[in-house]
Amino acid sequence: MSIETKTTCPYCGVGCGVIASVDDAGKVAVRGDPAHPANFGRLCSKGSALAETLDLDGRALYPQVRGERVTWDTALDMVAHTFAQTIATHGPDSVAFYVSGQLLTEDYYLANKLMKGFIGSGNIDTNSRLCMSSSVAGHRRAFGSDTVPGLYEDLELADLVVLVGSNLAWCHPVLYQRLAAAKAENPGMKVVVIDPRKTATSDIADLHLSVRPDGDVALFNGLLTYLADHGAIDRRFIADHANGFAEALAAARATSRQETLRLTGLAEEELDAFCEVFAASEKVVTCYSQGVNQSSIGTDKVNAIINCHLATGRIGRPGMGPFSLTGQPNAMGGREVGGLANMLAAHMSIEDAADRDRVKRFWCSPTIADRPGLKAVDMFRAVATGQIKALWIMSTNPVVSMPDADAVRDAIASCPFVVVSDIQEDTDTARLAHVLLPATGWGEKSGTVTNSERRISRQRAFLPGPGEARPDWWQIAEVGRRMGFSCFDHAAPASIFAEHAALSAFENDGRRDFDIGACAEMSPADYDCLQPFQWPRQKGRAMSETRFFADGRFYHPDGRARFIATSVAAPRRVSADFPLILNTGRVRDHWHTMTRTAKSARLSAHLAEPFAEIHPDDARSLGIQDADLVRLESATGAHVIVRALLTRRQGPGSVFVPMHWTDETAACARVDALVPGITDPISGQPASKHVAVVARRLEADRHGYVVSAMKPDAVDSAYWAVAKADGGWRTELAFEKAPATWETWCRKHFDLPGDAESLGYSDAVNGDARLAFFAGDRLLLALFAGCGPVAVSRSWAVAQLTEAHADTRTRFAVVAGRPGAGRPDPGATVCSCFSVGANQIVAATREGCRTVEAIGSTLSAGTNCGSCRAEIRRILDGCNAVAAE
Ligand SMILES: Nc1nc2c(c(=O)[nH]1)N[C@H]1C(S)=C(S)[C@@H](COP(=O)(O)OP(=O)(O)OC[C@H]3O[C@@H](n4cnc5c(=O)[nH]c(N)nc54)[C@H](O)[C@@H]3O)O[C@H]1N2
Ligand SMILES: Nc1nc2c(c(=O)[nH]1)N[C@H]1C(S)=C(S)[C@@H](COP(=O)(O)OP(=O)(O)OC[C@H]3O[C@@H](n4cnc5c(=O)[nH]c(N)nc54)[C@H](O)[C@@H]3O)O[C@H]1N2
Ligand code: SF4
Ligand SMILES: [Mo]
Repeated sequence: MSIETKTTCPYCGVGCGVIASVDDAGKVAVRGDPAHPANFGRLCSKGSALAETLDLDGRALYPQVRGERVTWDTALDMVAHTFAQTIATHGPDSVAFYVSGQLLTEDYYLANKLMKGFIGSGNIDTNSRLCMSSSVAGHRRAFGSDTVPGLYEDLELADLVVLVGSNLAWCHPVLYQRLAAAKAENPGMKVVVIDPRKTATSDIADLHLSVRPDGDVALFNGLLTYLADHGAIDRRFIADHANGFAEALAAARATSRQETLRLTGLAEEELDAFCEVFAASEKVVTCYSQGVNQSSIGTDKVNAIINCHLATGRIGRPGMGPFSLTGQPNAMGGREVGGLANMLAAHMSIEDAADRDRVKRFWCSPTIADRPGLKAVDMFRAVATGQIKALWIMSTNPVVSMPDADAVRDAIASCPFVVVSDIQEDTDTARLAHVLLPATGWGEKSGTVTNSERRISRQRAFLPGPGEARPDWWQIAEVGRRMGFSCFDHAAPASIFAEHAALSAFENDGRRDFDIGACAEMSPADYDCLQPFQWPRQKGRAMSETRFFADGRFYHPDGRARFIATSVAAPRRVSADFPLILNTGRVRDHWHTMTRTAKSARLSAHLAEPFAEIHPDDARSLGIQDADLVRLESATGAHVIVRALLTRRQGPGSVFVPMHWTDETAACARVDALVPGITDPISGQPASKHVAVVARRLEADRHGYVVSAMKPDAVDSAYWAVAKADGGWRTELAFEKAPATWETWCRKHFDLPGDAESLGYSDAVNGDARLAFFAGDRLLLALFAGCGPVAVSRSWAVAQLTEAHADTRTRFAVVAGRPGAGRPDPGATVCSCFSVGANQIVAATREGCRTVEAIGSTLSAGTNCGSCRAEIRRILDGCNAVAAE
């Protein structure tokens, strides 16, 4: 017997429905919910691996003050008392909350209410500042409200889908699968990808534009000019519904065609091809994500895109519109509750006195923030200067994810009082907490999230919270109460949601887009069985799942949209000292700072080390070879050490480094330490994708690779990166100076039993060393070291941890580091659902498999979540090309 619970995936903004089942033994399994309208049963690799991330390893299980266990009463009283004291002495702006798009709406609503309505400061900001704020600012400028007009279905109905600065295949994989399926059904559909890198997403593109970093405003201005010159403007729509077209077009025209080509870095034919297909396709959806938002000109990029949709009247109708993709599971919910420092609640404006008065009356609050608070980058600067004296960080890991991350780390360390609410106790941020509050995580807590298409879905608990962990909303309500505020007496998320819904409808009368008044009187029982729905959902109106702006009415006071004149040139950051552009982002199988995905061996197998993708020409001029270690440094003075991956998918003059590795998982790979705190002047969003760096090869005296049953502890080598593996851990190593004896080094860093038997050899001449430790027939640790990057098969070595090694022959095979005959090396993992490696795929092509489908039926690879299909296709293309030679 197993019990099934319908809930929502806690990762990306696609917001897939998940069915979690728990069997009698407590074992959890997850599958896609066929009835959920976001995914119709599909899940990506991360969603499919959710059950592997629920262990208690590293979980925060009880409240701690400076690392010592305390009771909840002690911890909560200390938080309430210190915040109250600080406010009494230094005023409300001396405290701050830094929260997250991964809080549930109920948590988020209460945090915002406590800060803005009861403490009376705007100093609550969120990691969505690093993620969505340029889109929010762009929407508000264009529409008068932060409205995402479209639906996922529009991607399927479109004739042209333009993906700008979005690696949809890896970052919104289920939406990508929906798009790929629609394209397969409708061969006339075109996809254009605009990204300086060729990504997995580019594989379905009919046209890939390797735009120069930050060349997007020039590109969309070029498009606007083209549309005007080729009779593709909807004059009627503009006359009826929008202001400012002449100014926006004049600003676009100010850039000559030659200049546009220079600023975008595109060939004339590429620019023409894009403009032609855009002009010719009535049904166009333009999706955009962090390549647009995370820029010092991010808000202008958003408006340059929206301008083209307004100019053609392509908005609010089926199969068309600008579509900002939200990243986190509840980025959209955070915007609804007003979690950004410059928003109020329920899409009301902090600058508007009537809105402030309205929210204050609704909350019956003693005060209300009368101006925007500090945005994330400024907030941490204010922590550094001592202006902020008490800080509460919830559900985010800013020591890793904020720009100027070393300065942020130092600011937090110097702050007189820091509270961290997290599910894990050892994150780079949690380690700096004075008070650590253990939170219940996914599967243990209940509430709602809103996805990219404004669909509100329930997250439901199906496991008890471990230890003394408690939900975030409860922690906030307790602190509110202990600070002496009424109105924090909620007993469960249901009543918080109902209050949030009531506020959305309060004195609204159609003036605000966000209205879910129909849920204001929802009973706990209704909340329990709430089905996914899209907003708006006004009280007394029939439910409609539709687009905004279908009627041409916008939310500026005159009901008209605004064109925004955008004319900024791409910033130039590189210099003689820092000649390369660093671009940062995500990989397929990891989530942000990896506090959850790193628990899954399967997810960790895809890319097990921090890396920099470098164009082979750049690598050659820098004397860097594939698999060398590189040291990247920026003007912040910080550096990272990562593995070089040479690829022509990366443009010359730039490198790409993922944001995922932390001080928990690598020696020196927090890439945000390199990113300066340069922000968009309107949105305050950092420019995480355009950083000037210098690269050089790291000279290492010795390289190594270890598989071990136990996790390494405080490794002291110049480079290390540790990843979960089946049966233990895998650690990549490099030393500036080789340890005197490997046996001593292994015993120091791994908790090996004293009587473990060791077997090995060292070659003093070539520097090679092999060493293995066994207990009974189990391999505890195997080390492979050499003067260059170690060429032993990683997946084979990992497999040795779970095999029996009773006789000396197999033990010698381990030490030799060579797969025996009949045990071929599967190669680097491509399909994490079925653990299929690249070598297996290549071998299958030799058996006659020529298509992704054939690989699927032979090896199962690519048949579950499908996230690896692009990679399989790439391997096949390579093999087919070789076969054709
Ligand atoms: N696997 C995985 N999925 C995730 C996440 C994760 O951590 N892992 N995180 C989620 C979150 S919170 C977010 S915000 C989303 C982010 O989703 P995406 O925005 O799709 O992901 P990124 O990798 O940050 O960046 C997207 C692309 O922008 C490109 N880019 C860089 N500079 C420019 C430029 O100047 N112009 C253009 N046009 N493109 C540029 C980069 O090369 C990169 O390929 O992903 C969500 N989904
Ligand atoms: N260089 C660079 N930097 C970036 C980006 C980039 O592309 N490049 N992207 C930016 C973007 S878009 C984003 S969204 C951010 C993401 O950056 P972060 O928000 O810092 O990353 P996460 O690892 O998702 O952090 C979530 C934290 O919350 C904890 N947690 C999980 N569930 C719960 C819960 O229920 N309650 C509580 N209290 N804690 C919980 C996790 O253990 C983890 O420590 O990074 C930003 N930083
Ligand atoms: S696409 Fe993947 S990560 Fe995103 S919500 Fe769906 S299953 Fe979760
Ligand atoms: Mo994000």
